[in-house]
Amino acid sequence: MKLVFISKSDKKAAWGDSLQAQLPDLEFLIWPDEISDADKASIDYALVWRPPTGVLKTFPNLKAILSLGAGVDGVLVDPELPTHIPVCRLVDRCLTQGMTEYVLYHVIRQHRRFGDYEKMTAAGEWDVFTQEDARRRGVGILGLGELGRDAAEKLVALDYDVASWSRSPKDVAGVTSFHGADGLDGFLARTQILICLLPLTDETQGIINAEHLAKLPKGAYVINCARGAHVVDDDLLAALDSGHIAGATLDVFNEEPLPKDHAYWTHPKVIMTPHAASLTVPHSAAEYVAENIRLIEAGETPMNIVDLTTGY
Ligand code: NDP
Ligand code: OXD
Repeated sequence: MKLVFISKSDKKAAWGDSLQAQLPDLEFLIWPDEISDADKASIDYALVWRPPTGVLKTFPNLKAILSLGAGVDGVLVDPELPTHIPVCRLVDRCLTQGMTEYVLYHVIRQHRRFGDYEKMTAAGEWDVFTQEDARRRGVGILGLGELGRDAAEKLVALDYDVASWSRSPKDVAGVTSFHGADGLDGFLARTQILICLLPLTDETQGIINAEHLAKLPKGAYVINCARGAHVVDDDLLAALDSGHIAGATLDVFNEEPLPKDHAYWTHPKVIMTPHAASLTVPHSAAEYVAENIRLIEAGETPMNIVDLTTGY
């Protein structure tokens, strides 16, 4: 059984070792260096992160395309993507844990004004802010899938007033569910800290725009840890500059790495991380990838097949 690894990741060796520990019969080949044209027909699986356009179709006998990420926008963007085989996205304990840590850190940082305390300390000032009640802090999560749900449950455990917005209605203890286009305005109106954990699709692109930012209460805070293209940058910058939006934590950007001259770099109300909200950890994610390969080899349906019509 042969797998081709197509990614610029610097963790290639760790992936090879971790997968072969799970599947000793697996031949792990790195594209392009370890693949000749003659090899291509013998490859069974492609494990990929943002594969270059047209590369996947050159492997004629793939059984599945396995994503190294939870988000598959970088795979589905290929106009020549083979569509007769499953594309499976990544769902992984460490990926979920990392995202929940990121969300909790930034929600608490904003709720307790720790960023303002940092600025005060740097300015040599001493002052104490009012401590707000978490039960009165409306936290809203766009997208209540694998990642959004875990973050929501842990925010509920910390007593925040949590709501979610998804395509279909949800029933998660302590989380007020809004769904569909008709549910968005109500969700935004009660959200003081907005977290985006949506997949990037035609429907969700640009969802954090002037119209929707204006529907958040004045002083709301935005956390985008999904994809840069969920945000219309000029609209967010305008809302920050007008004071309607108090600040933003951004992990993902329309262009990555973020161009050096982008306004976000120096904006006093923006804090950033370099698409590092949660990273794929080979030792745990390999268990999931291996399990999906075992399922396919056994003739069963793999986990988390992407619906190519909805894009996630
Ligand atoms: P899931 O597919 O599990 O969940 C997606 C959620 O979004 C679902 O609740 C879905 O609703 C909802 N949704 C999708 N489209 C719409 C729509 N048009 N209207 C309303 N709701 C919608 O994804 P994950 O939770 O696993 O991952 C979410 C995203 O996080 C990834 O796609 C990726 O872009 C990003 N990510 C970012 C990382 C980082 O480091 N910055 C790391 C990992 C992921 P429903 O349940 O009703 O279908
Ligand atoms: C992902 C990511 O989608 O890391 O998994 O962005």
